[in-house]
Formats: sequence, structure tokens, C-alpha cells
Amino acid sequence: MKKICVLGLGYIGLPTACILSGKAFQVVGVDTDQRLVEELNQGNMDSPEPGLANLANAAIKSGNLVPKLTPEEADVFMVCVPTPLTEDNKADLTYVKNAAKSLLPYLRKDNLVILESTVPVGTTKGILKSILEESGLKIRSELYLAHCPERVLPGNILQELVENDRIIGGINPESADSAREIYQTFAEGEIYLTDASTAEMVKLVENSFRGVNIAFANELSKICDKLNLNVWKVIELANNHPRVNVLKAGPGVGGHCVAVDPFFIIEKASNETKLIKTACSVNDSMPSHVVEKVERAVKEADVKSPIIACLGLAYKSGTDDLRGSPALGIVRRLKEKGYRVRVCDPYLKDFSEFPLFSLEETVQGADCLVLLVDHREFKEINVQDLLNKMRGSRIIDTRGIWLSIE
Ligand code: SAJ
Repeated sequence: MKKICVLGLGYIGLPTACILSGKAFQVVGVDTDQRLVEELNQGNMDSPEPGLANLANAAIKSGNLVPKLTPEEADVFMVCVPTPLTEDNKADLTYVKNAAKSLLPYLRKDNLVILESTVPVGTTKGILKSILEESGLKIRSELYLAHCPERVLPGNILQELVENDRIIGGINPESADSAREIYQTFAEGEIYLTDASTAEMVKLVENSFRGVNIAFANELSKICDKLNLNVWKVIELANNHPRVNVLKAGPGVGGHCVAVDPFFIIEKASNETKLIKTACSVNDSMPSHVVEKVERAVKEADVKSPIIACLGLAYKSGTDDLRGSPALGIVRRLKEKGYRVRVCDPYLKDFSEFPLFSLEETVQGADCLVLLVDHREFKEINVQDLLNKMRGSRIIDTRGIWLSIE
């Protein structure tokens, strides 16, 4: 039975470790977060990701997945740690470097190291290879190294981990072949082999493609505001064309992927990324655009100390994840401007920055209502019911879930 050591038990590492442990691998799951490791070992971890908590608790109970704070010898090491942005929008590779260094005492001849974290082009064959060579093992002949980017959608991770095609980029063909042996035990999609740098770029292209297309939709929403058109109707009708698929406008791009990955390309090709840079700035301008719309609406309401109701705080629907959330940024700005803001989000349980209200309490007597996240629970609301509870009548739907209103 091959042994796999997964470093980083976050939104990619933990589900991957669980799936591998169910495929006749002995898996050691390593994380530096002591509280997380304890919670996992006690079998009472919780997660909004459908099915993950049960799968993790069962895998750990079976003994096939062992959560630990430090690595140990294994056949394969899989690095699934975060790669956030620094203040000046460069890739912060601290976690990747620390994870690689933590492996050095445990690496043995014929081991395989797989980097799943999203990184700028050249990281695998550059900084990562250099650190691993400190083990004294020769990369390509004694130690194999590949980059296999993840592409699962939070909220549907366990299904997409199995169904999605995978790209494997080896530092040499033997490394790619060796990595494919691992992924083909659970991945039901196609597995495409390439070199490490191409695989790094493919991942960044996927999210930059999405970011640029979201920016196009966001720019359309600004244009339609100016021309007094309903952007949702315009996009819906344009998408009837067989080769047009305009994405959804929104209050901005959150999360730690689409908002981040384009900057990893800009970092390596600053002069060649005019379009990507512009797309990032359009997306980043959306929260301010929404705040200005709210202020205009509130002025029209013309009441003393108006109440603004905000629906949703997470970065996207169906999750409690607040990382990079434009909704949170908008609420903070409105509060900083001194407005009375009430917020509700059915997915947020222990939010402590400011009080959250029930939907009823949030809407009751409000002068302006702002829909910031298209949670399913909000889609099911009858808008007229909301209006009947409000004092004012201004609804700003930044997600187009109530198409007729705008
Ligand atoms: N958003 C819009 N309009 C849209 C789609 C999304 O405003 O039409 C916003 C969302 O509200 C959210 C942000 O963009 O704030 C990102 O949303 P997302 O649906 O792209 O979800 P992520 O960032 O959680 O996942 C993406 C996915 N990438 C692609 O679909 C190309 C996922 O497959 C990646 O694995 C993930 O990034 C990642 O980890 O890289």
C-alpha cells in the first residue's frame, strides 16, 4: 500500500486526502494549525462543503487518514498550501517554501513530490526544485517532481475532484507519468500530461479567463446603469446567441482564486498584460460603484438617518467564505460613512465583526435594500413581501436574481 503525505488540509488538501485514503493509500494529512489537527483527530470537524465532514470523520476513524502536525516518510508528498497575494500584488510563496523545507528530512530516493498550489509560471522548476535539491537527492532521477493544479469549485469540491479533467506538468516525463499513477486511482476525467511550467500557466489562464469575462459583465452593468437599461435582461438576451456566453455582473470578484491568479501572470509579464490588468481594475472598482449607487438611492429616499438592509456577506452564493468578499467590503464602507446598516447572511454562524440580523429584522423598516450575494435562500424570496416590510422602496440587486426589479 503506497503512503501519501498531504501537506495543507485546507479546501483542497483535506478533500484530496480523504479521497486518496479511500483508494487504498495510507494517507498522512499534515497541517500547521494545531486546532484543526485536534478537531480532525477528535472526529468532530465541521465544514459547509457538502459531504466533506462526514467523509473526513469516516476516513480518520478508519485509520486510513492520519492528521498530524509534521510530515513523515512516504512514497508521495502532495503540497496543497495557500498562495495568497502580498501587499504589492505579488505571489506570496512563503507557505510553499515552508512546506518544501519541512519535507527535506523525510525525502527518500524515488519519492514523488506534487505541488497542487497555484503558483506563478516557473515556480516548480525554479524555487521549489532548488529547495528540494537541498535533500541531496537528484531531481529527475532520484526525486520526481510535478505540478498538478486543482480546478474544483468550492461548494462542489468532492464531485469535481473526481469528475474534472486534470493537467499534470512534470519536471520531466518520468515525473508526469509517476504523478498520473496517483491521480488515475480516483480521477474519472481525462488526465493530460505536459511540462511543469505549462501546467502552471494553464491554471492561471483558467481563472484569468473567468476574471476577464466577469469584468466584461461588470463593465456592461456600469454602461447599462448609465443608459438606464436592465443589464440582466441585456445579458440574458445576448446569451441567446449560439456563440455568446456573457457571465454575470456582480458587486466585485471575491475569493482567493479568480481575484488573485491573474496577478500571478501580471507578475511575470507586466508589459504584456494590458487587458488582464484592466479587467482586474474593473472588477476591483465594483464595490465602490455599488456604494455610490446605494448613496444615490438613499439620497432619493430623502429621510433622516436612513436604514440600509444588506443581504449577503460571503464572497459568493452557497458558502460562508468571507475571503476577499466584495459584499463585506461594501458593508464596511457604508458603515464607515455613518449609515445605519443591517446585514443578514444565512450561511454565517459565528461572525463577530458586527451583529447579524435575521432576514425579517434586516428588512423591517429599511429605506434601501441591497442584494449582495445570490444565496439560494434569497432567490426564493417574494420581492413584494420585502417591499411591504420596508419603509422605502429602493432595491439594488447586484446579482440580478430578481430580474424584473432594477
Ligand atoms: N462571479 C461573478 N460573476 C460570475 C461568476 C463569478 O461576479 O459570472 C464572482 C463570484 O461571486 C465570486 C468570484 O467571482 O465572488 C469567483 O467566483 P467563482 O465562481 O469563479 O468561484 P471560485 O473563485 O470559488 O472558483 C474558481 C473556479 N475557477 C473557474 O471556474 C475557472 C474553480 O474552478 C477554481 O478551482 C477556483 O477558482 C480556484 O481554486 O482556482
